Amino acid sequence: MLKKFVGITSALALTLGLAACGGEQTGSSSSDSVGEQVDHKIVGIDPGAGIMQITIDQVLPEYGLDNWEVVEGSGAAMTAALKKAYDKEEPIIITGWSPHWKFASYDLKYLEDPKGTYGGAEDVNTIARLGLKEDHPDAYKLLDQFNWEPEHIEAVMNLIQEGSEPAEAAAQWVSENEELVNTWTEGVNEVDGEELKMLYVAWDDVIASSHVVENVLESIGYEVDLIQVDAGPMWAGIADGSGDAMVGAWLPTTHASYYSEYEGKFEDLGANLTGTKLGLVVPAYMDIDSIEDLKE
Ligand code: PBE
Repeated sequence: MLKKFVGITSALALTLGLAACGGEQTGSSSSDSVGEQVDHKIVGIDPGAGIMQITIDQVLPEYGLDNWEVVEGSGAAMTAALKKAYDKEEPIIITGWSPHWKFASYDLKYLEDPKGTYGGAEDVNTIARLGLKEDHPDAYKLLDQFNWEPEHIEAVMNLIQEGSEPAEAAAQWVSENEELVNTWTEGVNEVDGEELKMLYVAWDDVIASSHVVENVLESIGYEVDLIQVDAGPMWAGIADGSGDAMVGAWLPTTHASYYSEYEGKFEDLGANLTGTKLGLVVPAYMDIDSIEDLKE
């Protein structure tokens, strides 16, 4: 009899306890873990992006984040979600990278990556199809000489973010940076309407760099067709020769799988930018500092 009474009491206590917990879980409260606050979701971008592959295949397993999900979308959907959360001071975790205008627009921080899974600073390389040098030597030379600093690409990205069309922003930046642009066109001869196909992915940094290079190639007489594709088709298109060049190859880590898949079928013209960064990014108002803090 006594035993039965105890049993009922603890069942009641358990029920009350669960009810209390359940009550707290409606809406995020500061006592929830970060995982609960964001529904164990990281806002990602397009599935072909290297940052998606690294986050899903390496970061989640290496940090033991088994119950987490990286939501596929696009660069534009990610920045829209960031703006929405930021305006309401709500928690959000995104796959983020630099250079990118979001760091100028919002107060954000990278989560520390103590295991170094995202790799260190990388380069952004220019990649040409085999035979471009013979077929379009002046475009090849210009592409080979294209090189700038994070502050330059950021200036173009900020113009676009403030409302300029990418081509307009590129034209404005080129007109304001003649000295640097002259180092790209040094020794390059003008041509008469030769056609070129450049491939790019709609990542904000690559939108900016591709439009700037398009602008400069056109200034020496090329007719450039700038074609937006996904990451896989961008690499495949250069490798099979359907595209002439691209300026958005993040190496050695982010695009490592594409690089090794097509190695020997493209020409690597080397870095056009150095000092990039990849990682998980959150608003500075979030009370979290490291990817390790995501594990419960
Ligand atoms: N990014 C921007 C790309 C490369 C450029 C970091 C989003 C990626 O493949 O992840």
